[in-house]
Amino acid sequence: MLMLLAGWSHEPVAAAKAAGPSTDATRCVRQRLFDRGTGGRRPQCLQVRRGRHGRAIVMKIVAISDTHADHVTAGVSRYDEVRRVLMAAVNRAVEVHADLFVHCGDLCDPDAGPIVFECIADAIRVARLLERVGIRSIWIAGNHCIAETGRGTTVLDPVKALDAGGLVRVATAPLWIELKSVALLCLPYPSASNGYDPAAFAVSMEPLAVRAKKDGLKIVVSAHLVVPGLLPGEESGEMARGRDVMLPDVALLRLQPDLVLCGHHHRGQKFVTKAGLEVQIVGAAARFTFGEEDHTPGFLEIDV
Ligand SMILES: [Mn+2]
Repeated sequence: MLMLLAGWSHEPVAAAKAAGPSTDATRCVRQRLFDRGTGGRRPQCLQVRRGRHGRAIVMKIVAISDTHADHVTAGVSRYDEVRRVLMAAVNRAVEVHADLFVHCGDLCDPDAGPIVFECIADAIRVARLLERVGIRSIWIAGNHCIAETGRGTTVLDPVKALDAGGLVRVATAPLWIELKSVALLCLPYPSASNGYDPAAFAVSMEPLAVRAKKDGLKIVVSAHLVVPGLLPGEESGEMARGRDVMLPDVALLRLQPDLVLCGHHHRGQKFVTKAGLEVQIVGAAARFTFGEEDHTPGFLEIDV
């Protein structure tokens, strides 16, 4: 059985205070982006369940994506609000003894100024905190994480310093990781100057996937790519960055994954591609533009 739970952690009053002096523009942003849907008061929980009853749960995952803590909406920094959502996800992971914490990409832009240091410091704090309590964390590079230096530089490189045989793994390049009961395929966004071909990589993993399945492992894919056929949102509009690199749904189907998690698209949703691959879009941690005002942001808790 697979259970998803999206947690909200909006604290509109504190967020409004943190946003600084009030102007008409900021008041408007607060009302539309912080208050709508929650009435501005209660945190909300959304539960989604899906079938395969009777199957043993082998891993509990807490996933967050597209945190974009450097983002500024109509002059209002979203840092404090996003940080609270990130910490709510971390607290949830600790509370439920999660086996895995996934950040599915787009931590921040590399060229957003000094706020970048704060975003990276938060990621390092989260990775270390989780490691101390025995929770593995995986950090996937998104299209916003890339600095096109030709050397594959990303904002996750400082976090990568923690990736030294312990519980922290950083996927700035594609990875296949085998754990006790689950095999993880990480497909980050490939930089234009130092990238890889996600479809070719997925195909090359087929022998490993066949053996993993034979050994009784579940296969979990975690990607930051464009899902074929999905209606584009602000990730391709106001917040577009880089180029469109597609999730190789046909190649992934051949691996028979038990769960496909994907960042990039800001509207959290479940989507089945034309080829028949079911993808769980994690969704952004907050509503970042006015085009996203009807989104339900948060993070996911998934039993696989
Ligand atoms: Mn994004």
